[in-house]
Amino acid sequence: MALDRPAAPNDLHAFWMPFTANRQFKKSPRMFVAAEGMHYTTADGRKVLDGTAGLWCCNAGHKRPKIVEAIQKQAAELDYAPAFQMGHPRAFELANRLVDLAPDEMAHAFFVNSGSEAVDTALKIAIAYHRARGEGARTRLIGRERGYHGVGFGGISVGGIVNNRKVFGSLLTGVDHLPSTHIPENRWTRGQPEHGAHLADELERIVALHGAETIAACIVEPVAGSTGVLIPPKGYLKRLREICTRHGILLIFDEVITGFGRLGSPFAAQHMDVVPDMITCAKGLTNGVIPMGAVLTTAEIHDAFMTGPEHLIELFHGYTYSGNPIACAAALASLETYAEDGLFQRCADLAGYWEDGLHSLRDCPHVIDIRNMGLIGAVELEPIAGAPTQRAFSAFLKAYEKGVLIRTTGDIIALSPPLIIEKAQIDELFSALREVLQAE
Ligand code: PXG
Repeated sequence: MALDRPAAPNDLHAFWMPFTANRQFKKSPRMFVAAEGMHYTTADGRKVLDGTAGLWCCNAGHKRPKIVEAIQKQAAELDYAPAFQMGHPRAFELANRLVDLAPDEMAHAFFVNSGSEAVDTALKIAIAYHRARGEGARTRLIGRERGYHGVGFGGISVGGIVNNRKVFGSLLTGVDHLPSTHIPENRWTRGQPEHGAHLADELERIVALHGAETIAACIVEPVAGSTGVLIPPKGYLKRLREICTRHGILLIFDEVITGFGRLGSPFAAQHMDVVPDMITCAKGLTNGVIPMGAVLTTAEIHDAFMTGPEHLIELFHGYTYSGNPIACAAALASLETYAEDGLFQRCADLAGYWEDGLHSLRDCPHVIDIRNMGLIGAVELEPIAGAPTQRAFSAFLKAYEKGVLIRTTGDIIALSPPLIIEKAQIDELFSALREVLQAE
């Protein structure tokens, strides 16, 4: 393919790359210069099959014409409008579309620019909501071990990944964690595991310890993605919902990964038939194309703020780019693309084939567990003694050389392809992975 830009920039020094081994990368860079459909194109002109939808975000695949066109048109029409005390039609249209797509109880959308901002926004809304109702002592936040909620101070405080927390000081105070749902009895489970619903009862222990009247919210990922695809045990989320309801604690589902069809329904809340009080989303909202996120809330939460004199600002929170017109246009076009292609249903239809292909890797060397749900999969490898993460990272590099993009976290390979993936491409992905693992 003809590329009208240099194949590789000649100086990689200035860019401090996020969540990357910078020195290693810069010695041996891996650059994408184009993308279309299910494939990236590398700087040296190779096609790479996208097994990860970018970073779990390009659910409709790449370079989708409707989205490209919507962005171009919007940029030419209204590039930016002030986000505070001014509006533009697309933000309202998008909010309506989003609450239509979400569980019935979700009635309002607050726009942000990333998953991290969505999480911090939801946590702030939770605390402010209780205060607005005269329960100002409810400030405590409950997260979960091995949870990932982005990288804001709120998100890392409720998150449960030691490397994301330990060098950043004292974090938020008044945070407690549920135990992870990842237990050894559930190894090799296809879909949701049988054991572990009782782990939700740990919230009762935390309530007994602190008093429900001090707890604002509990935030969990319906399926924990970043920490290696941890699937909720059957009944776990329902039990968490019941306990939260019993104690007046808001339940927040962080659907940054599970939103927009990854499990075969618009949101995991629908797939699991559990209604949270707030949903955070991002990534697939714009098919990954423009940064954007949202917090969806019930009418009850929103309405608690709508008191006092009408000329006063109700919530002292928001971002310069909240509901940015171009992001809204990208999101509207993404939702249309998902609907036109029937991608959520497509995910549901492909999930069984995906599961079979994934679990066929069970006999590969060093594989110690396989997990899946919707179009999400994880292959956990036995760490090399004394060199954790190395085995999976080496698999990542070999897969890339073979023309397949995977993600790794620790010694876990995580897969989350665009929902447009074809069965033949699922076969291609797993057969490349099989070759890689057999060489490990
Ligand atoms: N919540 C969840 C559940 C996430 O998965 C965030 C919040 C933060 O989103 P932003 O947009 O601020 O990055 C995430 C992000 C991976 C990977 O490879 C996962 C994420 C981001 C980058 C890589 O697992 N999740």
